[in-house]
Amino acid sequence: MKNILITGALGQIGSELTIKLRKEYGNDHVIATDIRETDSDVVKGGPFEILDVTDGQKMYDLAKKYNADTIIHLAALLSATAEAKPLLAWNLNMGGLVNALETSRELGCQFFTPSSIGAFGPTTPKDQTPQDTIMRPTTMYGVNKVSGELLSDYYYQKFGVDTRGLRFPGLISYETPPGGGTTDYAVEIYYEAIKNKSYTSYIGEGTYMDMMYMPDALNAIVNLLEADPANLKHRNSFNVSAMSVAPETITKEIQKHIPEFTLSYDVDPVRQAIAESWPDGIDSAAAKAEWGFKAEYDLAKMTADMLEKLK
Ligand code: VAH
Repeated sequence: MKNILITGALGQIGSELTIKLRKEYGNDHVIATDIRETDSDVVKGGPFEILDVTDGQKMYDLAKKYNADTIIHLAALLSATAEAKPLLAWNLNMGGLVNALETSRELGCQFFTPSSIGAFGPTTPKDQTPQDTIMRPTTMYGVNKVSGELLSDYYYQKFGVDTRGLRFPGLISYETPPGGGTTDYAVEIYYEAIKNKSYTSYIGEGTYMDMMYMPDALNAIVNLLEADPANLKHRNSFNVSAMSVAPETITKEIQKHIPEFTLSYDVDPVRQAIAESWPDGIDSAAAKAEWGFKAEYDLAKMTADMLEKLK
């Protein structure tokens, strides 16, 4: 990777991935783009361009202008927003993806986009969800993600584009809060623990979902993109997870640091239904075997770091 163009660079993943890649590859080699501009380090620390990913010509022009050899396509609507605005989600998530794949094909770029545990559905085995299994998601976000996996594999098989992807679990971070996701509760709970020593969860007790701390997610992206293609039996997309948690298990870990922290519930039926259609815990064996995936943070280590950083 020498010249990397990132879409959605101001989002939860993009805002940290841009900084990390600029440190590793040089500020001028990482072109951050997003639909809006802010005064953040992402905008001030290196090349930044306004880009609406549904504008394929502009995406092509920017990739050409900066001589991009890698496209990391992150711009998308997350699960809860997609469920509220399904047609907008289809047009943005799939239109943006096709533009990024076409630009990669025309300019010979390596390509990465995240999939999600949201690509699985209620008929998928819930525990130790295999890499290759039934995928009948019942959300628009899941339809977008499973379609995106198939399309990315098609661009690899048909056009030889070096496409790679990860099925991310809920991502937990303290730099840029996620927006419009179902797993956002697992980020909010840490902010509220510091601010109010209490949190009301919109996800119900006993609802397990896969999660991962952002440093592990960023390392997984770089390690997958730098992996020897000869070892890849899969491409779009690899199961990766660090832990399977529920609101009460995060609470118990927080209480080791803030004993007076309390959790209550006010379940949001829409996001609860989305969460219940997803696996409880996925199997990351293929990622470990094919490119050495390894998560450094478990619930205890992540909780200690989140609370320390948010203080
Ligand atoms: C969401 N954070 O909640 C995203 C993610 C697995 C969840 O895809 O929609």
